[in-house]
Amino acid sequence: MSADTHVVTISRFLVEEERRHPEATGAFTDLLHEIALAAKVIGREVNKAGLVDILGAAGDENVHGETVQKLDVFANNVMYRALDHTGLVACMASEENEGFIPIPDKFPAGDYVVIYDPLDGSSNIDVNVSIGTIFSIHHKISDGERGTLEDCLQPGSKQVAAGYVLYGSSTMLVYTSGTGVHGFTLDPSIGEFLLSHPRMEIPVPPRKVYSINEAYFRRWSRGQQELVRYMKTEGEFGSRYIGSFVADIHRTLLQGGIFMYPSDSVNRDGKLRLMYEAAPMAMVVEQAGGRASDGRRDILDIQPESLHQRVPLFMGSTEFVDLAEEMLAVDD
Ligand code: P6P
Repeated sequence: MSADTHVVTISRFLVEEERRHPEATGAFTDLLHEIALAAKVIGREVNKAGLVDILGAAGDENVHGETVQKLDVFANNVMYRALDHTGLVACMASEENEGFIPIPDKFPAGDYVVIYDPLDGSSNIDVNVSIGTIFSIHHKISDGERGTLEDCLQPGSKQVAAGYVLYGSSTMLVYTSGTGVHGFTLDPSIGEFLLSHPRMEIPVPPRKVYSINEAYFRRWSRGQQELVRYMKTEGEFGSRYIGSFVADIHRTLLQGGIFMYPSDSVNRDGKLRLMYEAAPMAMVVEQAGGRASDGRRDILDIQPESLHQRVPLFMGSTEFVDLAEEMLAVDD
């Protein structure tokens, strides 16, 4: 049997997953298909970013006389246009949009709410560091036919699904719908996402790696300083920090360790956003056997108050997140 017959496309995987849920209407399958299509379109532009001198920088006109968009603006438009007309979505929210995003009246609305960071880490594009798209999917809970802000402000524990796309040496789409974490790698020669990482689980025992920007050491609480000092000495941890959230979390999923973006004396709530960074990644990490905390409580238990609220973040191997919470308790 040729190797190709073992190929499982994301389409086949989604259909097989749908068959396991008799109540499924196929809407979730269609939604993930649209997100996968958006990922391919965004990935194509991200991979061209290195040619900006040829294709023109943001604000310039390209050879077709079109104004070159900043990649995060481009990615935001691609995500929106992939979903707005489908009849699958009640409303959306994006890191790039101040308010929630209603579905235009000319299109039917559906049951799902999609909240996304269209291109996280876009400041890394110029130095060719991997960046990503993060998405969070909820069911609409409001009574009206079309979505409202209330539908967006749900705790992470209510997510139907969550995932990310990593634009790196290859383009990967990783998602969970509550029954494990599944990774797909884009084969550009056929334009298909192929199942490459079935049932991703954080390794046990995990690699002893901590991931944090130590330039902020002076701003940290005493507990945070003590925690990192321990990891660097008796704890015998290694250190890895890419400075691109999706890439740092992807490595943590594959190898184990802990990613930390704590609060500090300048950023009282840390830097990362709850709705479209911490909460979706927390669902993925927990489904892979890890933990995600704000230093005191599970990320998934936090009731959001606003779309763009920030949250301190400790995410990765359970034993290391537990250790962080223990050592941060001195700050209480
Ligand atoms: P710092 C990238 O700019 C980003 O939003 C995340 O992707 C990343 O984890 C974080 O900021 C890095 O922040 O302060 O270490 O540069």
